[in-house]
Amino acid sequence: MKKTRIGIIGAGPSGLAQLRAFEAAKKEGHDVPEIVCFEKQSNWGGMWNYSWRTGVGKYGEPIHGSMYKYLWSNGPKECLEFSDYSFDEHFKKPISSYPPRPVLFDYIQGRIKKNKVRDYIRFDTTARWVSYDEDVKKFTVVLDDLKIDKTYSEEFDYLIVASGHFSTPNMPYFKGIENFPGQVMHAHDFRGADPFKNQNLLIIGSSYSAEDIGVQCHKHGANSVTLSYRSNPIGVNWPEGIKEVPLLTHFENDTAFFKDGTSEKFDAVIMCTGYQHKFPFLPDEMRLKTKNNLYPDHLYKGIIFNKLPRLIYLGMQDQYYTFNMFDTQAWLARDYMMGNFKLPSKAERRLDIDKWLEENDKLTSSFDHVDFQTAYIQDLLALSNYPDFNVDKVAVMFKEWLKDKDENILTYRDKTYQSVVTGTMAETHHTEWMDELDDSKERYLYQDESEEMLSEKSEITAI
Ligand code: FAD
Ligand code: NA7
Repeated sequence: MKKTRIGIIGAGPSGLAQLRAFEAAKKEGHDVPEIVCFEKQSNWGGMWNYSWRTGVGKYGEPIHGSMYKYLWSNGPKECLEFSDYSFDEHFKKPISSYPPRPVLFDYIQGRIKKNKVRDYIRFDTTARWVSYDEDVKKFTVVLDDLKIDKTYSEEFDYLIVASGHFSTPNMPYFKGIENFPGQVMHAHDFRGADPFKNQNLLIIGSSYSAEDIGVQCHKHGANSVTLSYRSNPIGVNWPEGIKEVPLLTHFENDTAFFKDGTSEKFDAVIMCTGYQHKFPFLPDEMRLKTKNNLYPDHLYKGIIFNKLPRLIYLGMQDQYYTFNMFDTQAWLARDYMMGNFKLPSKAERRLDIDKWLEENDKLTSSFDHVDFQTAYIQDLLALSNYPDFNVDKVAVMFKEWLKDKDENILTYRDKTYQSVVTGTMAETHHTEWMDELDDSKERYLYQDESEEMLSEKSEITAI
């Protein structure tokens, strides 16, 4: 009998979770389907695979990455830890709760390197178009091999869309912005605070990107940072040099005018106005159409496209939980595709989705959001054999984290948390976050060793 073929679009944390889930089943002795993962970048890791490029890449494809230099985890690492691959197992020593991007990238890679999943991935390959034939129940995926500039197609029984949703900017228009003399960019193209040293910076938006880019620019020497909110201010205790104002109404040259009647001159504008769920490779009837929220409609268990259940989406939710959520999704998706999780009828699935949507509508506070996503993870954990972890304790950590940020947005990354996977208490980082301007893995992990090496080096030079 011909093996079931599964196509995965994207080798970011979600796509890699799917590959890892199948590897785990293989290790348990199961005969797993044939899997091919397509990744348009030259390496895995999705967002965590930092690119200095903006605009288009070397093959003319839109740059996927939105991460930047000096990016440190924006939540405690204990809230995202893989329950089948701990931080202790990877780093062999306790590390702090808020590692910089290269350290988390290293961690993600550790698990998959151990599992030899690279062979399943075709890099530099973009999924260009997808169609589905109901008669034979197969997807045809049209692909571009970017390296050799060749288009070809392949057929699959199931298709997994793990292409992320923080890549295509939502870029609103404000009257007069076309005459603003300084730089205007979206957070997607932000690659670090260096260009904004000594500048007066206007940031539009009041969510994660606005907060993190604003604080980074303050830390790295911006003269002032003004955050302009549409619905609600972030509302933490801002230090001198950062403030929040209501929404911008318009620009007159370099002057921005705000809803409260105030105005101010700026050197640069960064739109931290979020991203669009964008699937240019999917036809209308297969496209997930949603805003960034905790329970996108039409996805049973948050992953299975209800109108066409052989189509699966991973990681499409707004995210408190990240890597561990992608895992719980991927494990369930795997069991479903291998026939070990039976779907109820379409109508029953619809009722289940509606139940979650109704709950989602009732949420008012950030704590409610945390509880909601926690309940979602618990729902998924009960349906697969992904190693259980203490989700309730993770929820408590998320709430502590929210309080830490409220208390002091500049020092919350100096706090430490305890792993629910190993019980290990995080180390305090060797340097306070506000004083730490180097985000390299070498300095983060081996500061003591490198200082020793440096002093040895200077002794040799002195001789
Ligand atoms: P992505 O990481 O976006 O990966 C999707 C992959 O699909 C990419 O490799 C892309 O190249 C590929 N792809 C897309 N289209 C195609 C196509 N047509 N053909 C082939 N391949 C394609 N999370 C945290 O846990 N902690 C943080 O501190 C944190 N900080 C963040 C900061 C920023 C600025 C952003 C944008 C996100 C941050 N996140 C953070 C969330 C982050 O998105 C997730 O951690 C994670 O990367 C999502 O994984 P994913 O695989 O779903 O998507
Ligand atoms: P989010 O979390 O989706 O937030 C988008 C923000 O942009 C939010 O504050 C919106 O305000 C604001 N927004 C959207 N459109 C507008 C317009 N037209 N005018 C003003 N403000 C607007 O995106 P982020 O980039 O912050 O975070 C995404 C991920 O990146 C996240 O997971 C992090 O880990 C990093 P609203 O509240 O809707 O009025």
